[in-house]
Amino acid sequence: MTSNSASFAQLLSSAQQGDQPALARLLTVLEAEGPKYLAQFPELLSPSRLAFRVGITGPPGAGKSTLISRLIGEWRARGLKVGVLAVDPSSPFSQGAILGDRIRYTDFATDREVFIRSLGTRGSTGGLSASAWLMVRAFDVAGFDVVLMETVGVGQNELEIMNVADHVSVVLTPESGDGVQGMKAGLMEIARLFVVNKADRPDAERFQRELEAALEYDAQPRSVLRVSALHGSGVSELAQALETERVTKTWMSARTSAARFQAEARALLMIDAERKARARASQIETAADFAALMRELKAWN
Ligand SMILES: Nc1nc2c(ncn2[C@@H]2O[C@H](COP(=O)(O)OP(=O)(O)OP(=O)(O)O)[C@@H](O)[C@H]2O)c(=O)[nH]1
Ligand SMILES: [Mg+2]
Repeated sequence: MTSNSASFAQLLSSAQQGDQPALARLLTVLEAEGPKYLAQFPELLSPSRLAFRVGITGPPGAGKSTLISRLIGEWRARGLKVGVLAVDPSSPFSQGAILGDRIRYTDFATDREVFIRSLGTRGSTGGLSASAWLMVRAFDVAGFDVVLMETVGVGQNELEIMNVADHVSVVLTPESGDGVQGMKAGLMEIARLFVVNKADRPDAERFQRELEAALEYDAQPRSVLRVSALHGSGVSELAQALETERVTKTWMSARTSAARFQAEARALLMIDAERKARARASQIETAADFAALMRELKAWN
C-alpha cells in the first residue's frame, strides 16, 4: 500500500500515462486514503480534464451490466477512453466469477482504453459509498472520456452515489411494472433518461407508453428510450443521446456547483461520522460508561 506522497505522485503520473496496473493501484489507494491525497494533490481536487460520468441504475437484473457493455462498445467505436465503476452487491466482477448468465465484461479484457473496477457492497474500508465517491475522481486525472457507474437503485447509498454522476439513466424492464412506484424515493427525481430494456419482451411497448404517461406532467422533461441490451436494438440511439449530452459540456459547470460539493461532503462526512461512532460505541461496556456518553451528548440537537 502506497502511503507517501512521492510514491503517490509516481502512481498518479503512471496512471495518467495509461498504465492500467497503476490506475488499479491508484483506485485502491484512493479508496483507503482518499481524503489525505485529495488535500495534497490539486489535480485530483480540481482536475483540468473531466470524464463524463454516466450513472446507470435500476432494479436488480434489469440489464444494467449488459447495457453498459454495449455502451462501452459504442464509445470505443468513437475512439473514446471508457472507465466503469460497478457497485455490484451480488457478484465480484473483478474476479470474473459471475453467477449464472450474468454479464461478463471480458470482451474488453485486452482493450487498454477500457478500465473496469467492480466494488462489492462493502468497500475494503467498510463503506460502500466511501470507495465510489473517492475512486471516481481517478478517472478524470487518468484522462478518461467517459465513466459508467453501475448501481442497483435500491439502497440509500447506491442512490447517493448517483449524486456524483453528470447524467443518470434508470434502466427498467416491462416486468418492473408496478415496481416503478416502489422504487427508492429520489431515484425517479435524479433520472434524466429512462431506458426501457428488454424491448424483445412482449409488454415493452405498453410499459414505455405507461411510463411516458406517468412522466408527462413532470416539471423537467425526461425522455424514455426503448432498447434491448441483449440484442442491441435501440442501443445506438441511447449512445447518441448520451454522446450529445457529453459534447455539450454543460455538465462541466455543475461539477463545481455548491450543490455538488455539498452532496459529496455530506456523503464523506457521514461515512467518517459512522466510523467514529462505531469506534466510540465499542468502548461502552458499563452503565457508568453509558452515563458518561449521555453527558457527552447532552448538547443533543
Ligand atoms: N430478454 C432480454 N434479456 C436481457 C436483456 N438485457 C439483459 N438481459 C438479461 O437479463 C439478465 C440480467 O442482466 P444483467 O445485465 O446482469 O442485469 P443487471 O441489471 O446488471 O443485474 P444486477 O447487476 O445483478 O442488478 C441476464 O440474463 C441478461 O442476459 C434484454 O434486452 N432482453
Ligand atoms: Mg449488473
